[in-house]
Amino acid sequence: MFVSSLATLLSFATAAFGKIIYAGVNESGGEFGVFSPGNVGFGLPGRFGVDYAFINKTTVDIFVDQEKINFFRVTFLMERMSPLAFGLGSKFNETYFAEYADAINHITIVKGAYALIDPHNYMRYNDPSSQPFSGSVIGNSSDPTAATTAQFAEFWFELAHRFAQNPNVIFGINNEPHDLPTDLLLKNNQAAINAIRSAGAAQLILAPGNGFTGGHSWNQTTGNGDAPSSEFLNLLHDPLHNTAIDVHEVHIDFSGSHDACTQPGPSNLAGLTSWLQQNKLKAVISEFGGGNNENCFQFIDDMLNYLTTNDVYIGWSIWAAGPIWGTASPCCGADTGSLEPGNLNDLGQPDAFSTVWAQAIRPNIPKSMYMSRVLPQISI
Ligand SMILES: *[C@@H]1O[C@H](CO)[C@@H](O)[C@H](O)[C@H]1NC(C)=O
Ligand SMILES: *[C@@H]1O[C@H](CO)[C@@H](O)[C@H](O)[C@H]1NC(C)=O
Ligand SMILES: *[C@@H]1O[C@H](CO)[C@@H](O)[C@H](O)[C@H]1NC(C)=O
Ligand SMILES: *[C@@H]1O[C@H](CO)[C@@H](O)[C@H](O)[C@H]1NC(C)=O
Ligand SMILES: CC(=O)N[C@H]1CO[C@H](CO)[C@@H](O)[C@@H]1O
Repeated sequence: MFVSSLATLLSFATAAFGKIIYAGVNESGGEFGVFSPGNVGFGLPGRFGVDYAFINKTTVDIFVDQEKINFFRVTFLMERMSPLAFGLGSKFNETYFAEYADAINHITIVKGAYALIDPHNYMRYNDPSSQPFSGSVIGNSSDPTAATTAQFAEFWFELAHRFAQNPNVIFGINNEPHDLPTDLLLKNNQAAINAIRSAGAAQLILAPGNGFTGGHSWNQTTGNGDAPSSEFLNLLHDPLHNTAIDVHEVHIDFSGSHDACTQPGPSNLAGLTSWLQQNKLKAVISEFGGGNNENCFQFIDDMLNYLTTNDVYIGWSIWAAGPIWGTASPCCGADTGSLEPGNLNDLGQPDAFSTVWAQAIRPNIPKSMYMSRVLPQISI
C-alpha cells in the first residue's frame, strides 16, 4: 500500500511538472472498410456510419469531460478525401470532408481539445486494399501510376487552408511511412510542411520517419536497407519552427497480435531520445498500446513515466478507440477489446476502457494540460 501510494504521489508530482502538452487517444474508423487484398477500389467511397465513421461525439465527450484528456488523433483515408477519379490533390469529396470536419470541429471547437489530422496512408496513394502494403509510394518517379510529391503538396495546401483558422488542429503528415527511400520521405515531408505554411496555417506539424515511424528503430536501417530516419529527419526545415517528430511505439511488442508486452519503452526509445536532444527536436508518441494484463499495464506505465521525465516528448495518444470497432481488438490480443467507452470485448466483458485505460492510462493523464490555448512554438 505504502509503495503504491508513494508511486502515485511521485507520478502525480512528475506529471504536474512534466512537459506533456497533449495526452489522448486515437479515434480510428475513417479508414475502415477497404481491406480486400487484390480488390483495388473495394469499399470506396464507402458508406458513412456503415463502412467508415470518425468519432462518436458522446464518447469523445466522456474522454474530455470525465477523463480530462485533450488530444485525439483522427484517422481518414486519402482515397476517400481525394477520390481516385480526381487523383490526389486539391479536389476533395466534399461529403467526406464535411463529415470529417464535423468530427474535428466537435473535438476542437465544441470540446476545446486538440485534434491531430491523420491521413492514414503509409505515404501511399491509389490502392488501400491491402494496407499497409498496397498502393504506390507517393513521389516514386519509376511508377507511372504514383501520385507525385507536387500532388501531395497540393493536397496538403488545400487541407491546411481549410483548417488554418483553427488553433486546436495539428497536422500529421502521414501515418507510418515504410519501405521507401528515406530521402524521398524527407522530400515528401518537406513538401507538406512548405504547403501547410504557404496555406497560412501556423499550427504544430508532426513529421513521421521511415520503418512505420518506429521509435525503437529510429537510428537503424529499415525495410530493404532504407537509411535510418535519424540521418534525414533532422534536415527538415519549418520556417515557423513548429514541427515535431511523430513516433509510433505500437503495442510495445510492435505487433497487434500478441497480448504479451516484451519490449520496454524506455530502453527502446533511448536512441531516439538522444537524437531528439542532439537535434533540439520534440516528439509525440501518437500510437502505442498494450493488452489487458498486469505485465502490459506495467510496460505502459513505465513508458508514460519515461515520456514525462524526458522533456523532448510533448505528447502521446494510445491506440485505439473509435465508433465502429465493436467487440474487435485494435491491438494487443483478441480479448482486449477497444478503448471505446461502453463497448464490450469479444467475450461480452467490458472492453479496454475499463481495463487498460483504467489501470494504465488514467493514472498517467497529466493533471495540468493546456486547453484552448495558443501553445509555445517548438523545434525544427
Ligand atoms: C463522396 O463520399 C460520399 C460518402 O461516402 C459518397 O456517397 C460519394 O459517392 C462520394 N463521391 C465521390 C465523387 O467519390
Ligand atoms: C517504385 O516503382 C517501381 C516501378 O513500379 C517499383 O519497382 C519500385 O519498387 C517502387 N519503389 C518503391 C519505393 O515503392
Ligand atoms: C542507436 O541508439 C542506441 C541507443 O542509444 C545505441 O545503442 C545504438 O548503438 C545506436 N545505433 C546506431 C546505428 O547508431
Ligand atoms: C455512442 O456512444 C454512446 C455511449 O457509449 C452509445 O450509447 C451510443 O450507442 C454510441 N453511438 C453509436 C452510433 O455507436
Ligand atoms: C498507437 C496506435 O494505436 N496507433 C493507431 C492509431 O490509429 C491508426 C489508425 O488505424 C492505427 O493504424 C494505429 O496503429
